[in-house]
Amino acid sequence: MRQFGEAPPPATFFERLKEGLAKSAGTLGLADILVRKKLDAETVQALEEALIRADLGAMTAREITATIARGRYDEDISGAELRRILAEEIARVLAPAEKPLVIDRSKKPFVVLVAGVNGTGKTTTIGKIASKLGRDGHKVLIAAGDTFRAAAIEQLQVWGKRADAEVFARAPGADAAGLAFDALMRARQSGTDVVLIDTAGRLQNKAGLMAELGKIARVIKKIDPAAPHAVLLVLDATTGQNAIVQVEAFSAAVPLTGLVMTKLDGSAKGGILVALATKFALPVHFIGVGESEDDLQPFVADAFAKALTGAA
Ligand SMILES: Nc1nc2c(ncn2[C@@H]2O[C@H](COP(=O)(O)OP(=O)(O)OP(=O)(O)O)[C@@H](O)[C@H]2O)c(=O)[nH]1
Ligand SMILES: [Mg+2]
Repeated sequence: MRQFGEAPPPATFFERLKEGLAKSAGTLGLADILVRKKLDAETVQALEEALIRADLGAMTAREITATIARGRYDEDISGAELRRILAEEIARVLAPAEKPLVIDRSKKPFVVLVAGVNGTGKTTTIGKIASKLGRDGHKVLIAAGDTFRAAAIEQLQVWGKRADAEVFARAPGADAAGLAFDALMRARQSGTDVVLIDTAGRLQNKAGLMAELGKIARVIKKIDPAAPHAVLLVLDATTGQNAIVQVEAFSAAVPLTGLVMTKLDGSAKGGILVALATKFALPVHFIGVGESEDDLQPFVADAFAKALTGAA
């Protein structure tokens, strides 16, 4: 039994996800819909509108509601049953995005470039991934490619220490592509397995940011034409629809191989992940529900759909 004054046990990852997404589930407007008894035209319409409001995207919303109504139209349905079926359909849509980040050990080092607009969680995500990889026995080097913000280097050093990973950094203002190049050379010499490259989220302007990313990718190819082996875009779940524009903009600068969605514990608009999964055939490698290492976990479609709809 817990003693007086002792901190409550930390909520499990799923509980935190569910709690965060309860805000989305609130916007799903399911509470109103779920009191209805018949799956009639009005209910189907209301469900479709609720899914669109929750950022799932109009096409996906229509497909999901059509699938649910098919064969059940005008039937009586309990709220719990409707929620269960909805979760099942959303999980089906999300299933192709459930792909872990696989480190190909034949690539040594395996180079991961991490991009995203400012504040989405790039640096902390790198720290968390470094810790996980370290625990799996990988020798990790973090390249502090955000040379724009001095504090980013310090932030990485804290994570690096925790993860037992070397942090390769230069003075603020250094050329990011040059730093990435030297970091990769260093990684080759030191027998490093994985290089994680942090990047700036804010430069003078968007064109500058995209140009720098493209340059980093080009420059490291001089050492390894197959690098970067993974390019992750970190998205903040609270930005909603804007995530779509971000994927498009970054894809144009450097071909993305996967997504990470953070801050699903906040005022999350979790439905956007469904829209992203259908619009872009990109894996979602990790989702985040907080600031500590354990708050970043591989994406599991079924659990996410259940949390989003409040089905579990
Ligand atoms: N609540 C919550 N906070 C998070 C999560 N992930 C990151 N953060 C916080 O978001 C803030 C920004 O994270 P950073 O990792 O510095 O973001 P960044 O993309 O590197 O930012 P810039 O370097 O400024 O572009 C920090 O305070 C993190 O602790 C998450 O899943 N949930
Ligand atoms: Mg950063």
